[in-house]
Amino acid sequence: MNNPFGFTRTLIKDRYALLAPGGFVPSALPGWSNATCIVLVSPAMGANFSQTLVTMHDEAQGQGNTGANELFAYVLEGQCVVAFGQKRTDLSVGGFLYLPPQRDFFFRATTENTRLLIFEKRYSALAGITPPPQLAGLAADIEGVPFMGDDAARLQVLLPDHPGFDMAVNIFTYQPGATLPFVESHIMEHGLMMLSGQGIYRLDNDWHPVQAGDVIWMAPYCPQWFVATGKTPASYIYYKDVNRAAL
Ligand code: UGY
Ligand code: MN
Repeated sequence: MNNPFGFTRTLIKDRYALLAPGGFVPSALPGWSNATCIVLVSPAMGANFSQTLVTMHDEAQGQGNTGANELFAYVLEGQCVVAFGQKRTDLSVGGFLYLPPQRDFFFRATTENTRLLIFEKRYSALAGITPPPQLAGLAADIEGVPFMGDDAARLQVLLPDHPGFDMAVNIFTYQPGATLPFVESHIMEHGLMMLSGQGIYRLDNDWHPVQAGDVIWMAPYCPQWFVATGKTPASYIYYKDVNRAAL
C-alpha cells in the first residue's frame, strides 16, 4: 500500500515486533530462484530463530542443506513438491515439513504464487537424546484441543511432543470473543503469523489491532495476550522454543 502520510502499523521494539504486510521488503536468499523471500524475524532483530515468507512464482525452486539448523516449512497457499533425504512428497495448503540438521532439501512450486512460511533455528542437541526424524504432515489431520479447558480457543500442536524436538509449531484458533486465558510471560520466544480473522494482541504494555497476514515476534518474557474480534474465527501459526534447560 502506498501511504502518502508515512504511516505504518509496523513497530520494532526491543521486546517485540509487529510487522504489517504493507512494509514487507524482499531480499535475495541463497538457494531460492524465481521466488520472493521476505525475512520477517531474524537474529538481526534480537530473535534466536528466523521466520521467512517465501512466495514461489512459476517454476520456482528452493534448495539447500539444513547444516547445523533445523527447518520447519508450512504451506500458506498453493502447492509444491519437496524432496528431502531419499523422500519426495507433495505439500498443499496446511501441509508442513520438519527437517533436522544435515538434511538436503529441494522445493519446487507446482502452482503459481505458492506461499511458504519457514521457521529455522540452530538445533540444540540434548545428551543421550537422538535428534528428531524428518517428517511431513497436514494441519487438517491434527485435532485442535481446547486450550486450558476452553472449547472456543483450540490448539493444534503440529510436531510430536518428544524431548528430541527443541521447537514447537502450533496453530491457535479462537472463536469471536475468545481470549488467551491470562497474560502469559515465559522464557520461550515466539514468531507468529496471523492466518485468518482479526483481534487485539497485547504485547508488553501495548495493545495492537492485528489481522490476517500480520507477523509478530515476541522476545522471551514479553507479556502477551490475545482476544479475537469481529464475526469470524481468528487463527495464527506460531513458533516456540521448547524442551531445553535455561542453563
Ligand atoms: O504456547 C504458547 O505460549 C501460547 N499460548 N502463546 C501465545 O499464543 N501467545
Ligand atoms: Mn506464549
